[in-house]
Amino acid sequence: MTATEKLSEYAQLTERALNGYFPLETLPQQRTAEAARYSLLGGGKRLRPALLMEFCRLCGGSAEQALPFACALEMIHTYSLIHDDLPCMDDDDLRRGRLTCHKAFGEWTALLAGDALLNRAYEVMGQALCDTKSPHDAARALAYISRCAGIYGMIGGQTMDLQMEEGALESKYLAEMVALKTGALLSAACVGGCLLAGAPDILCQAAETYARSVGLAFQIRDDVLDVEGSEQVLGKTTGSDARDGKITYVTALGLEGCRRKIDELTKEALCAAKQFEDHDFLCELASWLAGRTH
Ligand code: GRG
Repeated sequence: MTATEKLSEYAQLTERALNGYFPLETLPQQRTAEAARYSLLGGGKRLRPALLMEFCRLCGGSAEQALPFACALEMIHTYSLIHDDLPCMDDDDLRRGRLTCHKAFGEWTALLAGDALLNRAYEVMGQALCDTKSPHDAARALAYISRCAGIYGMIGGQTMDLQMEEGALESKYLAEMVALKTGALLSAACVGGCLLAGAPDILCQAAETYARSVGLAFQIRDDVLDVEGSEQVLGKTTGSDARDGKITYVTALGLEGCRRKIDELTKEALCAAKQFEDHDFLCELASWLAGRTH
């Protein structure tokens, strides 16, 4: 099975479960529930859930045991996309090939849909903690994922990004900003999966290295795609970094420099992946992501 076939298998598993966590139902608070469902179930590569389930499996756990955490992580990721697209942040009209949440439902509904996804994520992980036979491992995973999503992780990185855009933070913080904004949720997936399976520190460290390398390469590729990607394939607006005068890896290294850096990081990721016995999917995924078009 190729990496993209396996990714799509994990994506189907995730989407079936996400459907159950945000069912179609008639509620008085329907509008926010519908907006959350619109963004959560409207496409996306489901990369973070796949990584979480794969790392859990590689460390002796099962994909099923990891599924609630994988879904929770996708809810956190989706909330971050909804909020990032808002007029007070990136102000984007397109996401995952459709109108952004606030364009489709209005601003306050999009804000609340993001909040609803974030809270549901913690509810789902809390419930999984109550249901599991290994609550200590699940609690460690929950604590790790929470840290990665918060001020010492993704929210911290988003803050740095916006400060940088306002000229209030120097460009020397670019790598640190990306490590938090993009890298932290990938670490949540990779290390979170290991922790759930009760993996030893050495494997958690290898997962962290893999996530760090893939995360930075992923962001650099994102910066390149904003310049030379296709809006139709990407499902979002391109050229917005240049429009907003943003400091990105393209402005820092140039397109050729970006390609070299992505290759170097992908080699580091492959090296880290090889510390796991059955590493084919991790290796193929890292290589596929290095050249991704969406
Ligand atoms: C609002 C707290 C808060 C954080 C926002 C996610 C994010 C942080 C910003 C979005 C802009 C951006 C370039 C983020 C870097 C990470 C990234 C490339 C996200 C897109 O992830 P994919 O490609 O998206 O996995 P899909 O749609 O496939 O899930």
